[in-house]
Amino acid sequence: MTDMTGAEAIIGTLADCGVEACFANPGTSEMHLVTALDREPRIHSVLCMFEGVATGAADGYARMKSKPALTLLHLGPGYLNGGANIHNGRRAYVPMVNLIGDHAVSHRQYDAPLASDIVGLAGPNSRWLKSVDHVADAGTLAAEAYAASFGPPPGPVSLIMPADVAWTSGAQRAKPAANASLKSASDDVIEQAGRAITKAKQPAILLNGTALHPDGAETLRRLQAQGVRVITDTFMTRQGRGGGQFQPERLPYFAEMAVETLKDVDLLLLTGTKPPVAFFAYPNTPGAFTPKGARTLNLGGPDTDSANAIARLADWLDAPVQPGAANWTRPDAATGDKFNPHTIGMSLAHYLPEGALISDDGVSSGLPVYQALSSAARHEWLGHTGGAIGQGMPVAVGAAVARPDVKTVCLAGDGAAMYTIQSLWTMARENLDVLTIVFVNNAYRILKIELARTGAGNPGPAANGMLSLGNPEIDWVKLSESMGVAAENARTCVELNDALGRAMATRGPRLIACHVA
Ligand SMILES: Cc1ncc(C[n+]2csc(CCOP(=O)(O)OP(=O)(O)O)c2C)c(N)n1
Repeated sequence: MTDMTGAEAIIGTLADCGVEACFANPGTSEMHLVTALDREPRIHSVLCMFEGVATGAADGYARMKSKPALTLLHLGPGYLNGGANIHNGRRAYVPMVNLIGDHAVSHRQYDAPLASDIVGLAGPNSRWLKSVDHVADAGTLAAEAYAASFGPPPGPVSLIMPADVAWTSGAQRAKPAANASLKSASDDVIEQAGRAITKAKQPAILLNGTALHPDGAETLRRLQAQGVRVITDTFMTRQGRGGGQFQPERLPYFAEMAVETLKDVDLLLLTGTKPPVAFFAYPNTPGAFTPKGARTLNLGGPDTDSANAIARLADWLDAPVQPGAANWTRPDAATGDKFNPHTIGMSLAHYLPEGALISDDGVSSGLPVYQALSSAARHEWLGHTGGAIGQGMPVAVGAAVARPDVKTVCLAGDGAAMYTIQSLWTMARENLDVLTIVFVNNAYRILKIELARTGAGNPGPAANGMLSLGNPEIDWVKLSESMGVAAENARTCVELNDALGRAMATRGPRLIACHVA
């Protein structure tokens, strides 16, 4: 029998597989995992003061590294706290290994207070789930979990670790398994798509996934030059933008606008995504956006390497390489009297450093900033993939851990920021180079818009009370500073420009509360 405990075999095997970051919120049942992490210098452990921060950080990390981080979660309740951002990660199609500590196998019979049906809770949101009930399996299951997170499509996996298996000796590490790659579109489907494009009057391609990664934009420009409209999903996992790169259209969020955008399309190609549908159902608006009568052709969904599909399609069409826009110049910052998400985006476009990462949880303020940033220096946009707000700040934490060499900017609605505000504490503790911009409108503004659109009638005091945040007003500067993150308010373009100048000139976490209401 070996001296190695189950916990050591799990952690050592995961490090052998390539895990370098662990976003953790541990409890008593994870103590042996915590000390095993102490002895594994290849894994950087990052404490998050809420599991939703840990899981969102693992999502942001994986977006930048294309490999999973580990999360350490405390039984079923810890998993549930992390659940919304596991959902968002699943919708981003990123790999994530969730290590869930459980009661000792011998303790399960007692139905102790923290006991719950972890398999039942985690199963539906996991691409793979197993419990290490025998110490001899610890290494093997860790290697299996890591490999399973790559899918395809990649996604969150759950490895349940009972406390007694973690502390028992007799385990051994397992060799890393081969990680699956994304699928390649078949030659046949590329040829079908090419032929269909040559016959179509208004062909369009809707995409997400690797085709939007940095350096993919020029291939998209080749397709556009062949008369193919290039349109991204409304919410993208990771999009390289700015610096004069080709800028595809973005499918609008609101259903009637999305229908209008696609109405004349007679051939809709898809790659790295699914057929377009509305976020929600509304009375009198269609739920699916593919125009009636349009031919559709799927070059492969989120399990497929869309960059590869696009490049092969451009080659099949013999689409010439297009000259890129070489003469990019930095746009001016906004200076006028208007202070709103659009002018904030203009100022950010001026101050944004080359290579920055933008994590978007700006809700109704996100789109105007996205539009304004198309004229900014080269950057990457990390979109809100699963619709569960509270994603942006944790994703910024993970992205900044993965890419300490560049500035990360988080855009957060004031409502969204309050879901995972503890992210600030981790940003301060790890001295992450993250600038958080909070859009303080003291409201769930988007829901005020949606209330009218869903035909829910005129809001009375109770309804208004559920959509307004101003009473009591949050002091964002105090809140941020209490967690160690320097902060300031901005109420005008000039104030914001000064604040952005300071934030971009210094490395480390900062927050600017933009009062847009
Ligand atoms: C986990 C989760 N809970 C609730 C919602 C519903 N929801 C969508 S937007 C929103 C309010 C967003 O407010 P804020 O961040 O202030 O942005 P604004 O609407 O003001 O632009 C809420 C509560 C959600 N999308 N996800």
